[in-house]
Amino acid sequence: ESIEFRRRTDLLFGLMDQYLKNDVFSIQKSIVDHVEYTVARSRFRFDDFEAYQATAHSARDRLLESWNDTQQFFKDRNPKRVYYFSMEFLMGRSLLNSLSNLGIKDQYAQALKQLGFDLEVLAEQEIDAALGNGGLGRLAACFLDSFATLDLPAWGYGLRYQYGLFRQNIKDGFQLEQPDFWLNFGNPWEVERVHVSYSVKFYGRVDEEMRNGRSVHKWIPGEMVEAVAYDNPIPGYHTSNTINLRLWAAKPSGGFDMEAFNTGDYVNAILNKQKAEAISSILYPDDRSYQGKELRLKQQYFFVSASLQDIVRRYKDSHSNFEEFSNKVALHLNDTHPAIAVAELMRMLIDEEWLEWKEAWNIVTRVFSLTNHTIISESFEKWPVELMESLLPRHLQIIYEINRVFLEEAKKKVGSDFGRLARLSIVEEGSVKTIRMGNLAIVACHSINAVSQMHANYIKSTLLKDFCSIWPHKFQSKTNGVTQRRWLAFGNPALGDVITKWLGTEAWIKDLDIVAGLRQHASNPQLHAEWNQARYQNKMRLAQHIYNISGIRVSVDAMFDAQVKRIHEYKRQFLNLLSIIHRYDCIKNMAADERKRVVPRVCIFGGKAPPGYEFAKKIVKLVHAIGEKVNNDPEVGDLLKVIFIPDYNVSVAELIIPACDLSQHISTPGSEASGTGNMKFAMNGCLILGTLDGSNIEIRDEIGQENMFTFGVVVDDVPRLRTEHRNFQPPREFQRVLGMIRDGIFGFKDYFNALCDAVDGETGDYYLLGRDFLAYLEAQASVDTAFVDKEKWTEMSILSTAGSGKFSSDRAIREYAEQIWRVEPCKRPV
Ligand code: CR6
Repeated sequence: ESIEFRRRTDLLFGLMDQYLKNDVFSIQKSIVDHVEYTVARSRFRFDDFEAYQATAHSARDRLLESWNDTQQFFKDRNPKRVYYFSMEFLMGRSLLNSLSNLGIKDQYAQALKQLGFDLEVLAEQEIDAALGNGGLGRLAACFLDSFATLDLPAWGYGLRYQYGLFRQNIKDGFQLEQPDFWLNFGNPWEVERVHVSYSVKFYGRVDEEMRNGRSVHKWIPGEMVEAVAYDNPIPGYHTSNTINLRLWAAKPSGGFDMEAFNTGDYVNAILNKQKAEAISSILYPDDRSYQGKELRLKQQYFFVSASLQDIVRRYKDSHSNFEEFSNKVALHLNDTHPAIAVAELMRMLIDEEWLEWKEAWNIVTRVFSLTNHTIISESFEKWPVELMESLLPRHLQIIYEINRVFLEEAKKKVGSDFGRLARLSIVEEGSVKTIRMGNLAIVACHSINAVSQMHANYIKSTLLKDFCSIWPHKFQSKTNGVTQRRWLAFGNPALGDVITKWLGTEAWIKDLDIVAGLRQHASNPQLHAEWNQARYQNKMRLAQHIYNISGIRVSVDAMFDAQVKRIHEYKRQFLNLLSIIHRYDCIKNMAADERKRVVPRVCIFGGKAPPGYEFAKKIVKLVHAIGEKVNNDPEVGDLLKVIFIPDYNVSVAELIIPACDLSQHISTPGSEASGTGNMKFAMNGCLILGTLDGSNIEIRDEIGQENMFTFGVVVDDVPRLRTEHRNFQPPREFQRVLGMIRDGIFGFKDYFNALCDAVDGETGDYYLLGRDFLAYLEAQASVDTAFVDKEKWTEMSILSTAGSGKFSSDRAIREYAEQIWRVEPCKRPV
């Protein structure tokens, strides 16, 4: 046998033709082979899409080599690993990002060129992986990029949704939602691991029995579903590390429920099994409010249970007991969505690994940490006890016990302040008794972080006040960040080249603080010329896209002013629209020679409205209605254009962000936890018009008040202003523009009343649009003045980029790694 083994090993070594080669010829060969053997087309005839598929597979081969070696290296070294649990990963496209991170983009471009294809054109064939709603999911994706680039031993865990976030179609100016069949044409970036699968249990009952003097709980499930792993390799930049994002898909469980097949109801038995697949079928399309749907809790438990089984299995491969668990494992909850993990790990340790309660709790409280992404309490998920009892009966028992022990401890700190204890309790009493997942997570996690300094201060004095008073040490702030690789280096190569040239190094792609070096050249006319040339190219590209989708020609000399993000009342797209109407009204009432002084603007909107959110949907329609009127008014011409870019997603953002002069982040203070779009724009030399909310404040501190436009009420005044709305008389200008909407100047006369009522009706303008309107108009006027002074504007633009070093996700992840997870880089040697 050992001779046989030797012979096989020798054979395998001989077959190990070293690594795939990255010269142009080898790349061409691998692409053409994939055309023939993977895509199954003739190597003499294949179209752009097939060429994309073959190219993607060829890139994947290279990713897998690095992935395999990295995983093996982690296994050998066995460092402490961090596992990032998230219901959302908004990845976007992979081709250019992978090739660029692997450092082989130029070779691929050349290889394809000789074959008669353009890499950039092929890249457009890729469908975005849109497994997220907005900021939270995109943050998770940026974090993966930083994990890999910083050589951290990290894994992402989530769900492989069959349908990503809905596609936004526009018909007659109204949003129509369509399913996102992103997997229909296959997904070359994932590897299905049929052998990596776990059973996940639901429903049923819990039996209790005595064994060796100890009471033992046995969960007899009523349903079982298989979780099958799909691995997505995530390459780092200029490193040989490639990490893993493991997403779970639900498949019917074989072997279980065989009885059903004896009942004679064969067809229904099969249909029931299909229901299993529904668990990983859709992404819930809202990131701020929880809907209380059973399927959502099923999704959460499904991915958490499979992930924890996977992690415990990996740990047990090299350990015989749990003493080292918290030294080897850090588990991070991306918001409270995966918070059921706390109860699940307790259950596994107690019921399956036979640990005592105290031991298990000791482990749980050392491994878990949490990021909170919200300011509003409504988005803290709560599950009716009744639902929990039926779906996860054993977990409910465990949660009750955690709560009992916790409240006893809390009593020692707060005495018999029953109001406070009731607020701290994991269980909310009321007409419907519920489990507060936020409280469960806070009780179990050793660290809870906010996503900006302002967010931290704010929630410590509101949402988390009671917890903060008993455990102040648990709460901290980690300002969000974005990856400068996707968002600047690869997404805006024209500007990236200028930055590299003037800094004399490419090192900023891995260490963004270096861009501060641009400051010393900020007034250099040569840099100005190159800077504007790069930005001009990007504007041309966007103008072309706008023409393609709308038939509208916009002038690239106009200011491109964007507000692109999900549509929500608190983000105040309506405020922007009201100021556009005001601008239109002013232009109309001007004499011809006065019009010459107007600064031409292209106002760009993009964003999806949550499907059930009427207010947001009306905003989409209003943008179109205003555009219809303004864009076709010959008196206005190039002075004002209003454009809606449909189906905003990661790849559309990559087109818009490098091309804008101004970007608006104008939420009511105290409502945007952080914001990350602002960071992407600032990095790309786009000026920010913003309120003092979320990370705008830190951006201002970094790039300087004088290089940004801020306005409006401050957060501390917001609660008072809200209560005083009855005494507040909105300014004349505000009432005039609302009147124009109500009068039907933009058509659809009564349709927009609900929007107007929300800001001037009895309900009292909760988001304070009337309060901020004049200040906003003033800020807009200073934007115009600044734009006319080209030199000044360019300098501000350069200083924006120069001041954005802090907003790299590398900085954020380094802070998390050092201060929360205590994990260290584990770099695979080349
Ligand atoms: N909607 C916050 O609202 C923040 C991101 C990422 C959000 C936003 O301000 O930048 O998270 N919150 O931290 C949630 O999704 C709950 C978001 O994207």
